[in-house]
Amino acid sequence: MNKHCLGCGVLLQTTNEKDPGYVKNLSMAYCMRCFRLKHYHDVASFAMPKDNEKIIFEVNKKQSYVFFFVDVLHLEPSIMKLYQKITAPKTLVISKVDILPKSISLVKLKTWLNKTWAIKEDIFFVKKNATSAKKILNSLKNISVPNIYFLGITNSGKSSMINELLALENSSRVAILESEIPNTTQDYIKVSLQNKNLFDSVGFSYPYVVLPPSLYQKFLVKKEIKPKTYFLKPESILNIENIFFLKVNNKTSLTWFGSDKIKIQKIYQEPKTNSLFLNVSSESNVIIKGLGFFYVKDACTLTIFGLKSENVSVVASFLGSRDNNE
Ligand SMILES: Nc1nc2c(ncn2[C@@H]2O[C@H](COP(=O)(O)OP(=O)(O)OP(=O)(O)O)[C@@H](O)[C@H]2O)c(=O)[nH]1
Ligand SMILES: [Mg+2]
Repeated sequence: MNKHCLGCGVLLQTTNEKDPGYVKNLSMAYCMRCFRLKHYHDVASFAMPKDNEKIIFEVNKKQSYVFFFVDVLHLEPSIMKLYQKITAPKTLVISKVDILPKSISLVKLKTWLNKTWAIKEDIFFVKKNATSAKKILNSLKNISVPNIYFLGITNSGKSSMINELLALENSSRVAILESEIPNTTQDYIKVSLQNKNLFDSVGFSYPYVVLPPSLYQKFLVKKEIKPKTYFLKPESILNIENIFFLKVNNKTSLTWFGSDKIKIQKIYQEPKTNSLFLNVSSESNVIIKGLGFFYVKDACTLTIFGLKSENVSVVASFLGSRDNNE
């Protein structure tokens, strides 16, 4: 019988140590990669992402319900387009709300979501805890279809939430692997809960900024963000850990919503690297995928050095008053 890794869902095999799913013997619960990730925090083996469209196609053709996870730092067009492609009944789950500064109103965020992305379905704001899990558990009672998929952007906390649900129900199942590296979950993982089949899934891939391993931990956001504002004169440049650089053409302020462990410095000489130009309206979020976002106060032309255009998205901010006529 085919056996799958309880940590990431991949098919287990004993023949090739270098291939996914390798175990010394098939009685093991976790594949070698999950074992090393869990016990030695070995993040060397970043797994390959899967095809987003294929996942959506598979789920749409089944009788299913979808909880679609997006973390608060990635509310941007390419992810929301994936959400819109899901034709199955669904709930939008905005995860990791614990990292948002407490001063940000979730009511305002919800109004912004409804308006910006025309969301008609329920929106849940969650964090990895029992209270959020209870909210999802309660909503399961009103779902009549048997198959419930946890889909969404990679690293958004899908597996963590299923583990919380299992804990609520005192399940004896081995925990699904959670980790800060992208694409931890490698295949569907079926879990039975309240007479329903819950499926953890491969996270949707997106063009996040690939960091050198030495900086990966530094950019991780694990607790409430302390926004940091930089007041800039025309032609000022911000250097973000020598990974990317932002230059503005007129006076404005940029506020960083992301890790507070990183070094952001003003510099005066343009870096000699690729650049892209963005015309940014006042009160926008410039999302640096995988890392965080800058809130831009006044309209400006932003030159970004060191990133590809696919790494960056600009949206009207949920922090400002623009488009938020509450
Ligand atoms: N701050 C915060 N971190 C969270 C929360 N939920 C999950 N995490 C962390 O986010 C990382 C990713 O969590 P996972 O549950 O593995 O995410 P996933 O969506 O299953 O990711 P993939 O399987 O890679 O698609 C882990 O380091 C978790 O500990 C949350 O509510 N708040
Ligand atoms: Mg997962």
